[in-house]
Amino acid sequence: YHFRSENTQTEELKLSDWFFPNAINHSNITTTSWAAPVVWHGTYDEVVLENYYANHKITVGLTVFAVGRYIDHYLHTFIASADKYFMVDQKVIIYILTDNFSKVPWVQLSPLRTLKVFEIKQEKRWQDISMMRMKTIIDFLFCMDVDQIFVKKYGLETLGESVGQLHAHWYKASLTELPYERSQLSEAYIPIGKGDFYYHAAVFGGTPIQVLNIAKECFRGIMNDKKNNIEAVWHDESHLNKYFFLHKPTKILSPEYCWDHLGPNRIERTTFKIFWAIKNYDFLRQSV
Ligand code: 2GW
Ligand code: MN
Repeated sequence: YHFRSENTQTEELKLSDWFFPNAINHSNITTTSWAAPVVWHGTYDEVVLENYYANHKITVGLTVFAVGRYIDHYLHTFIASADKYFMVDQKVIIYILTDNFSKVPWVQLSPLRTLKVFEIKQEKRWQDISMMRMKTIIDFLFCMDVDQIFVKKYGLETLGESVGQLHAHWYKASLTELPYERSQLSEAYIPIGKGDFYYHAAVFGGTPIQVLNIAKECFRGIMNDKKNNIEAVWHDESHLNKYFFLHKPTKILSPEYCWDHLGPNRIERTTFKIFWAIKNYDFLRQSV
């Protein structure tokens, strides 16, 4: 009984099966110097990906923090828009990490979607615990800011071992201009002229083991800086940039995957998948 012979499906999905770096005609980078794809709208074949994953079932996790005023302000829209556009037709578990369980809104979710709420008190400990938990049930995991809104399919083309997000303000800037941490005293230090891209901490992801390593290493750097009374210029984002400088991401998402339509750059309205929600800094950040 050779059941195996019935399975003519290719076991591995090759990059060249779904990714077409030359499919778009503008000058933006589509492949890094270490041969990782930079995924832009128009470079991927959605049908090939969906067919492949129809035979290779996965579960994708999405973690998001909603603490204090951010709960009322952003959480409902974030969940409702993710329900509609994030990993359509795939199994998704959304992990809400919040300091106020009772304020988390009720959102009617589509089939295949589960929501888990974790109340956070002693940050350090449960972060580790919940991350380890995810490892056993999740194939891919994303960590996102809550102050953003999904407006288009955010699909299988985004999955990878470790995934970095190009920052919408900095993807056109030259290396020396990037706002990396420049103090040698900080763990996040990147020398002038070094680096690859400026990554946005509002979205990062990968396999749970990779995400755990990212979180652990960034946390180690942050705590070490704290011990020395240093805070990197862009906080956790500076540490994430240092991490991805030392450990190159295997996939990079174009700024369409985290777009600021009020920002300095312009792209086709039809291509972006997420945009930044409007923020009233004075109101949201008072008395935190
Ligand atoms: C409150 C005061 C100051 C900063 C953040 C907060 C706050 C953040 C809060 O009261 N409640 C809360 O749930 N958060 C969570 O942290 C929430 O998920 C939010 O999206 C995330 C990051 O804070 P946010 O969105 O205000 O920061 P941004 O949009 O300026 O983000 C970039 O820089 C940050 C570091 O300064 C992070 O690296 C972030 O990932 C980046 O996108
Ligand atoms: Mn944000």
